[in-house]
Amino acid sequence: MRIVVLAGGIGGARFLRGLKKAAPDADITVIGNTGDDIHLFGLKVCPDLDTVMYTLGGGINEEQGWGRSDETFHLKQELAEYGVEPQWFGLGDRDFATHIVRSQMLGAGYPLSAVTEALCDRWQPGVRLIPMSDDRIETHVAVDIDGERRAIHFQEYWVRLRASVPAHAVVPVGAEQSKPAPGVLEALSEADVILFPPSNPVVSIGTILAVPGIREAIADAGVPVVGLSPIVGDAPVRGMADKVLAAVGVESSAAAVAEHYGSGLLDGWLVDEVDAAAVERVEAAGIRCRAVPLMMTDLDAAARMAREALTFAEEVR
Ligand code: GDP
Ligand code: FO1
Ligand code: CA
Repeated sequence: MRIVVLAGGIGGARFLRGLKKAAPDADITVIGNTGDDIHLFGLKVCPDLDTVMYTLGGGINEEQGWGRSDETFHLKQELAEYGVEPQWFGLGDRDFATHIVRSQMLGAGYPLSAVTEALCDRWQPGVRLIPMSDDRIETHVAVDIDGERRAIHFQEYWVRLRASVPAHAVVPVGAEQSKPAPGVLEALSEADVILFPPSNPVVSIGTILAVPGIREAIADAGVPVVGLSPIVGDAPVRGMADKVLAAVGVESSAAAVAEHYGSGLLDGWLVDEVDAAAVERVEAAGIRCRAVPLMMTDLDAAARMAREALTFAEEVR
């Protein structure tokens, strides 16, 4: 079975770990979000691609959900001693190696998709990880600072400000001029099922859908598209997705996220059992809906969720 998954970082990666366990013989292609990418100290950092690669490759810092396990921060400390900015983004020594190899290959002319493939040769994630685009796309967030409206990089909003100020707009800068990376449209056209894991609907899935051609390819794929809600009980299970949902005028509820994706995209939507009341509203929006346990408390729970999604895909096919 060929499964294509659109993924951001932590939520997507943990779901993918469950999907691999639920469907060990499936051919899984992951279309990864690159809108979180940031250029620091002359290096290109790809947080969501790295979280998927490290999580599935066994190198992730498990409790953080990002960065490497067994990390040290000597480089970060030395850079701080030199007074170079920013100091609010925690890059570890092991993690720096990934960004150095990536930046060296990009500098030699390799596209991001080829670089990602090379990095995955080491990590063996057990899925094919393709960036949504080889073109530079960086999510920016419009906020008010000192009384004036400014667009700041997503990571500054998310990490330095901890999303503590209202986001007035979320803009994937560069998306309009971008094109899908090689293999993305082919994977979508050959898929037997397409899954939206419980990733951030705005800055993860939404950014991937902003790459011209990807939304259309999914809508036209003619195979089941099933999503799982990252919002449980009207709140994100972790992180601050509610802040960016508000920026795009979407209420923080499982039903509102399904409506936001729309019946043109989604055939099925899984909500947690605490949101069972949402089923009727989602079905009224033309999207089949089922309430199942959606908390990825451990690998088996994630695997059960993935199995539910695959079963539901066959029901809605
Ligand atoms: P990020 O890029 O690191 O923010 O990761 P993603 O965008 O892939 O996923 C973030 C989303 O995962 C958050 O909005 C969380 O609500 C969601 N999430 C994390 N853990 C769980 C879980 O156990 N169950 C569900 N349903 N969603 C989760
Ligand atoms: N998230 C944080 O909250 N604080 C950090 O210092 C931080 C550093 C970091 C370094 C490398 C990397 O790949 C991810 C990192 N993240 C950090 C997570 C990053 O902000 C993700 O983009 C968000 O979790 C949302 O996707
Ligand atoms: Ca992300």
